[in-house]
Amino acid sequence: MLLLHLSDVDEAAWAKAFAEKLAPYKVVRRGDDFDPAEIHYIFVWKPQPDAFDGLVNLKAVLSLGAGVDALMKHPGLPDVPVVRFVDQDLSQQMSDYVVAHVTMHHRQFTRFNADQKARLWDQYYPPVAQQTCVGIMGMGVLGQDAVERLLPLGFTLRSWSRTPKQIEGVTGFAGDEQFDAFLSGTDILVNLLPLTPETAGILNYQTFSKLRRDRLPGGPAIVNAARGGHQKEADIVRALGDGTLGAASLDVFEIEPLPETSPLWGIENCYITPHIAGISNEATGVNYFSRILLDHEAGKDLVNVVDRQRGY
Ligand code: NDP
Ligand code: OXD
Repeated sequence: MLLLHLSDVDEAAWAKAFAEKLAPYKVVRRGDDFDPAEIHYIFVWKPQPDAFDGLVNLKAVLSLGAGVDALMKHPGLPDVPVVRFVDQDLSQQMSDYVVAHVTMHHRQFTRFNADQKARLWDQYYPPVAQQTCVGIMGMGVLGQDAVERLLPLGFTLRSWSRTPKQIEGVTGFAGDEQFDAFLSGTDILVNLLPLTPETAGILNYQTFSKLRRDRLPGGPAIVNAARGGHQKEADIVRALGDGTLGAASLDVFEIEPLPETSPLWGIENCYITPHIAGISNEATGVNYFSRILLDHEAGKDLVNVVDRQRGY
């Protein structure tokens, strides 16, 4: 039996789609009448504290999110494999966001927007894409998809990951020892890391001050599409104010929804979106997890299993 436990998304719609796809395999929701010992799979997003209570025969946890940081911190998470969402549609959405914000900062949107407001005709010509280096933190599913879409636009690309990567057209850096070298040649820093104890707070003032300063005239920019826990918002406010950063695009926040009192709302060179860079698609999600569940029931290995030790 598959149990759905989803918060902040349309659980009923997902349950209906799963029931249709998996029939005669049984699908239930929290309010339904069922024996918890009969649940073999649970499909979760933002689980409540009691989410896993009584699920003594669970075979796997299926995560609606690509990011599993919140799940990893759940005190009741059972010792069974956690399968995360990996999906072309989600990758495309995330890359759409990255490409939009990278190109916006490369073409000095902040400067021309300010000029427009001041009715100022100032013919500044931005450098061509080749002269602008986009540094991507995280070279997993999403980082590699972003590379595929940014390369044809002509940007110079570099990446930073935990283990070394060799990707055509991308200068790779890996590990803490190469972090500063990675930053020193980066004009637009894109964050696509998972949130783990090692990556928490990585977008801080010290990081910003190590970015390349002599290429983008407005100053280096950051784009955070991963998790709010990666950023120190007080440091972003300071860096945008004193010119250490020229601009910031933020889709995620330390506290979501971003409180009305946050100073970020009022900063002109800070571009805020409400965690909408990507959303798991119901149709592709149901296909993906149904295939995984049925294959597993047929004796095949699970795929895209989270490494509990690494936390992603
Ligand atoms: P992957 O697990 O496929 O890739 C993670 C990458 O980060 C890997 O390259 C990994 O290195 C690298 N990494 C992990 N830890 C470190 C570290 N300590 N130092 C350097 N590099 C590190 O994840 P995805 O690409 O699928 O997703 C990334 C994140 O994006 C998710 O965890 C989620 O939080 C976020 N996300 C946000 C969404 C939104 O709407 N805002 C939507 C979807 C995802 P290595 O390759 O060496 O293992
Ligand atoms: C995810 C998200 O992790 O939407 O998939 O944030």
